[in-house]
Amino acid sequence: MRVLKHAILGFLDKCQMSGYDIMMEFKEREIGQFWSAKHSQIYPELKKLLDEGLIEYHIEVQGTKLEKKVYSITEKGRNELKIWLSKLDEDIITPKDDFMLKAYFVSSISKEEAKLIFENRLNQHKVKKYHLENKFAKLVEENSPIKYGSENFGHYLVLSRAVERERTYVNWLEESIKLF
Ligand code: FER
Repeated sequence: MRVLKHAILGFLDKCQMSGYDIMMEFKEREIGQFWSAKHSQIYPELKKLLDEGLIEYHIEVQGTKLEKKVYSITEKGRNELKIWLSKLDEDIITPKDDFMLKAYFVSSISKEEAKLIFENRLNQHKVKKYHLENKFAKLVEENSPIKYGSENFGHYLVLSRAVERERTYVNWLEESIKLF
């Protein structure tokens, strides 16, 4: 489905960016928290998008020698992004979670060992939940009232889902541990 293609189009629909800027979005910024892309995938994808006429670039000169390509979305690219965003999903795929596989086979280890891996998992998810809740609270505080069209509306949707997922996960782990 070439998801990276659409992620890049999504970024460039907001503002023009260099390859480095795009890489940093995946590495350090919000999207990198839930969706990763390898450095090595980004430049070939930009090349493909250029060949397809979905993006274009101009050269910006930095200092005396340094030049960088700054990419922007074309009308064709914006159209492609809209088609992808509006397309109804045909089926839902459960994301792979290795821990679910371990849970399924858990009876092959002792109760004590099982409890240990569950407690370890619980601690990890409590930390994650804590960070997500803090980030979410800050986002709500800074963007209130949040509504369609707010600058951070999409970020709000993704983050609220992550918080909810971690709450449920922590609850499931706690309930499971009671059974060991
Ligand atoms: C964020 C946006 C989304 C973020 C995390 C997420 C920590 C999602 C995380 C997840 O689904 O696990 O700004 O910051």
